Amino acid sequence: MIQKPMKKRKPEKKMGHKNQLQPKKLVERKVRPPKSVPKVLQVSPNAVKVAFIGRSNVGKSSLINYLLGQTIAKTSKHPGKTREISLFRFNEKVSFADMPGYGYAKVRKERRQQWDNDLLKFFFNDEKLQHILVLIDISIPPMTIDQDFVAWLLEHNIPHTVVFTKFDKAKQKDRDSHLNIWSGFLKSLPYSYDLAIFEVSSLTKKGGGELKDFLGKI
Ligand SMILES: Nc1nc2c(ncn2[C@@H]2O[C@H](COP(=O)(O)OP(=O)(O)O)[C@@H](O)[C@H]2O)c(=O)[nH]1
Ligand SMILES: [Mg+2]
Repeated sequence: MIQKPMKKRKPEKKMGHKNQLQPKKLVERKVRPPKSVPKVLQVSPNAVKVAFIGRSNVGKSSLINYLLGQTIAKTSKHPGKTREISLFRFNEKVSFADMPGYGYAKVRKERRQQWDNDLLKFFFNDEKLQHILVLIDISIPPMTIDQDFVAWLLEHNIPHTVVFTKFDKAKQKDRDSHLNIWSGFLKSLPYSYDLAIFEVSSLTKKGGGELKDFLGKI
């Protein structure tokens, strides 16, 4: 039998008085400054809110990013992703509220009801809410749910503006036809003032300047 060679024992450290009494060395830790909150999330408490509302996937988050010049609001190819309200700083006086989308067919009905209730609460309980931007996808034929929503805002005297999104996406012929139907519909509503209407594309960066000027004056 081959015997393993015995391990040599390490010689025991002598416990001199030096080892016993010596205080532990203090390890200096670098204190990191707290991560600073990006300016765009520093919403002034006095700022009024402009809410971006529209069907899921209409381009709310993309438009916010375009207007703010940075990718901060989460965008998604999968409708129904934004479930909560996110606030972003536009300037000292105005903040943007990225709202949950309404009317996405695949979302269960109870949940939609819940969102509608949340939206209603937001409209009527938040005194900072000053203006709604209703986003409408102009690349698809007008949808009743969007028309109902605009009519509902007018009925409830909620200040709003219409923003047609995805201007790049449709062929001009289709876009003109959709715009025509919308124009007829909006004219049929009993507005006592000129409704402001904007046309934008977050993809090709069109129309943002005009919208920013308008929002700067709110
Ligand atoms: N072609 C085109 N696509 C857009 C435009 N704006 C948004 N999208 C796309 O539409 C999808 C939904 O956009 P998102 O901003 O997340 O919509 P939200 O659900 O309303 O917030 C994403 O795939 C975007 O890239 C646009 O102006 N033109
Ligand atoms: Mg979104």
